Amino acid sequence: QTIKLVDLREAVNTDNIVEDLVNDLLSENPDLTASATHLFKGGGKYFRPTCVMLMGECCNTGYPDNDKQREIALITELIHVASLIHDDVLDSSDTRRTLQTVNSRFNEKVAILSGDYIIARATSKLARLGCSDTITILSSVIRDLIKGEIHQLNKRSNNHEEQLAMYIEKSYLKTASLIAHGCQAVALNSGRPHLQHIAYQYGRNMGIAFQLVDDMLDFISTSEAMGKAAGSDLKLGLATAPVLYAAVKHPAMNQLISRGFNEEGDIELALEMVKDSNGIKLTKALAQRYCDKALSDLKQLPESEYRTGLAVLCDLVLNRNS
Ligand code: 2DE
Ligand code: MG
Ligand code: MG
Ligand code: MG
Ligand code: MG
Repeated sequence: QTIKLVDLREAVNTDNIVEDLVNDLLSENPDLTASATHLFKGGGKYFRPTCVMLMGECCNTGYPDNDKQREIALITELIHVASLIHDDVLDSSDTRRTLQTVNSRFNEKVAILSGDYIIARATSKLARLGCSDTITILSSVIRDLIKGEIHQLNKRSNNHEEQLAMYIEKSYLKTASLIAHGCQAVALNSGRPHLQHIAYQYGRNMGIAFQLVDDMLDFISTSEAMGKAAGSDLKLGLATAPVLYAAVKHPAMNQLISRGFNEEGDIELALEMVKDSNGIKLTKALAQRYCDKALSDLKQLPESEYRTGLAVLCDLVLNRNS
């Protein structure tokens, strides 16, 4: 019998997580409440809080339960949702979690302010934990998210190894940092705080795999399955792993990358080159290698059903279609 993400969510009791998150975002201003809670009405996977809770329970095996871990999982999801709302403004996206994006359902100004508001709520929740190391760890994530987006606006290279290294660094900043630091923070707040560095490594490796698969799905999955637009990265001028690998077989790809696929026919040409290469296969193989690293990190954590759950999570990340 195959384990699904919903089974893992159940194991760490995050079933009422949406209710808790919405409660954290209620405002005396009904318009602000409506826009800030909008994305929680859609079909989110809640992959991040599930991962963070599993890590917390795993490191806490044999110690009494503690409430801080659940708070950290909630903060992680709040930071994530704020970044999605802002990301959809930057990317001019219309669909998210099977719903209209906040910028599309309301407008861009409301979306920017709603993202800011969610970050403010996450910040006060973080302060209430009363642990300055935890505050330092989780606030570094917000800086990384911004660095990742700025990085994506600028950096270009023509050397394959350099391109790939820059792409992995960007993926760390925009995706893995949140998962890694969320894992680190719950480990720090467990009965075994010395496990925080291993917890961080697991989150980093799994998070990079997660983004590699996200970028692969942008080429091979459908908007219906993902609840957000497929085929959007080339339109945004982004050269993700499948494109970088395709450029090894088709050096002409490098010209398209440099001009951000912005000339007539560039996108169709790039899609052909990706198809006529091992771009997708090599991207999945790289994601597999990061998952393997994450699995070997787990060997240093206490054996428990939660550790098994963290291993299953690697498999779910790799073999998802949405
Ligand atoms: C997802 O990338 C975006 C991640 C980071 C966004 C960070 C921003 C800085 P994608 P999809 C906007 C501001 C941060 C705050 C407010 C905390 O690849 O495919 O565009 O899901 O994701 O659209
Ligand atoms: Mg986007
Ligand atoms: Mg984006
Ligand atoms: Mg994504
Ligand atoms: Mg994407």
